[in-house]
Amino acid sequence: MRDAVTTLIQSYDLVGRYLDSDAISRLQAYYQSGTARIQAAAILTGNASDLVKQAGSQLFSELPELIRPGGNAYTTRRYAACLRDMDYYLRYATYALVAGDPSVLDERVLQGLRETYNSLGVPIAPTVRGIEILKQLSKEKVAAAGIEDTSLVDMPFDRMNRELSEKDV
Ligand SMILES: CCC1=C(C)/C(=C/C2=NC(=C\c3[nH]c(/C=C4\NC(=O)[C@H](C)[C@H]4CC)c(C)c3CCC(=O)O)/C(CCC(=O)O)=C2C)NC1=O
Repeated sequence: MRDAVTTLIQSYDLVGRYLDSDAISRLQAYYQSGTARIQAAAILTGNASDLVKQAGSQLFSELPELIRPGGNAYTTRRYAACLRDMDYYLRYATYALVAGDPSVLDERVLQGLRETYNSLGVPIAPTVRGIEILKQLSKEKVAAAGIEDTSLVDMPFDRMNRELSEKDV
């Protein structure tokens, strides 16, 4: 698990080079966005249970077949597992936001997830849609709290969705 600074240093150390102007501007961007990223993470943390609940109801109203007999989120146990997964996605998104780096997602969330989902019949496309809804609701919350540039919230959700959607290699 790394943050933006350790990732950068690691990649320069690997080739034995001093930090160049590109590295310096990436470092500056990381520190300049720091306050906003931490604020955003705090807002999402403070609203986590509402965000997960809302994202779940929106997902199930868009795709009601998920919670009908035969759907993967049918039965209270699986319904709860689905919302718990959404909560995992949101919690790890807050970690990645603070770190300014997606490696925590790769290591703790995404590794082996597609295989687990495939073996349990958890459908990927609706999961990706759920994460997208979670992202939109998160951005709205962050905007409502007065953070102007909500694009910084995108990174973790986009990362998870890109990795989940990837075709088998
Ligand atoms: C922190 C990292 C982490 C992740 C991400 C994680 C996911 C995860 N989700 C699971 C199950 C599940 N995940 C879902 C999720 C859904 N079904 C749907 O139809 C929806 C599209 C979707 C919700 C958006 C469901 C329903 C199950 C239970 C499947 C079953 O047991 O049949 C399982 C199987 C074991 C279990 O039930 O706990 C894992 C490991 N576990 C972890 O430790």
